[in-house]
Amino acid sequence: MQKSILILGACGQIGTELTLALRNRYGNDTVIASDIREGTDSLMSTGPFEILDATNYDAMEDIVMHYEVEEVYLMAAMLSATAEKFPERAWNLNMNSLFNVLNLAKEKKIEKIFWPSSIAVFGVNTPKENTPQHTLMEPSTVYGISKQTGERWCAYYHAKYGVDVRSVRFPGLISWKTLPGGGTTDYAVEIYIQALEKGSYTSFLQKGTKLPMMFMEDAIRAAVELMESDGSRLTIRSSYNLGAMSFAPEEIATSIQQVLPSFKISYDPDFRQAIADSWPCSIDDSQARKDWAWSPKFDLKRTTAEMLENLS
Ligand code: AKB
Repeated sequence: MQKSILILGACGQIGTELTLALRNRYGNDTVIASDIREGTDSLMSTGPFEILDATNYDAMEDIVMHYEVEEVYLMAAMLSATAEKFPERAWNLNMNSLFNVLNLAKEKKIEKIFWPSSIAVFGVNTPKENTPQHTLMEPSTVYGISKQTGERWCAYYHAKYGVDVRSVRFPGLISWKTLPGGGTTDYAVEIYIQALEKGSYTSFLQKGTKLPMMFMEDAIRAAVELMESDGSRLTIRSSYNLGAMSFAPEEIATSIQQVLPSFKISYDPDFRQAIADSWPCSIDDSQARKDWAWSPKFDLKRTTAEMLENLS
């Protein structure tokens, strides 16, 4: 029998594409999507869907038992910008959902977990360029604190209870199928949409704000490859650094201008600037490359071509 996979937070930016990719790979009926609201037509029509609040342990356990779930991808989370507005709600969602899946694995009700961490675990005192896997981490956002705490709990559950939990620190993710919501790196998606709709974009991050980024196809492949890799080769059970490309708003604008020469960018930074300023500019992901052969495929030029083609 095919293994059964449950996606929590399946209707979000990563969850939607991840669900479709996993259904393609393992079969529609074996991938159960769940969220607190329904998702896109393609997600709803291609396989099972359950309304599920990832903070509700009993409801999650019922679904796990009913579908005989073996693997869980926990994608439900409140991102950096929104979490600054609702700190307690963010903490409750980000931590309780993680405890629920870790405890299901501890009780041997599921076998394997994927949980995304983020570059938000780093802080102002972290080395900015080529940020190492192991370094000073002093996150200054609620989201970053929840991700760093989550990483420690993942490592603890692995060491203490043998829980097979796997994680990567995602950079900003760029996608066109489902839009991001509430992140600091969301500008790198909005800019493409407004380039096509209005021919101009006002960036909420200042010129020169270089951040690590990744095209969604690479991000999904990273999650799947890490989950399919031989667990005995994994040396990191907190979360792997993961890199692809790094750029500032003016560089993405230049790459858009190669396709749409009249595109214009202006700058009006808001509270998200301070968040971005606390994050790294580029990431050293050599441990992920060594342990499970991670290698990104999309650079900025290819990302821009994909985004403009698909959004238009
Ligand atoms: C955010 O901007 O909050 C996220 C992230 C980098 O984790 N995209």
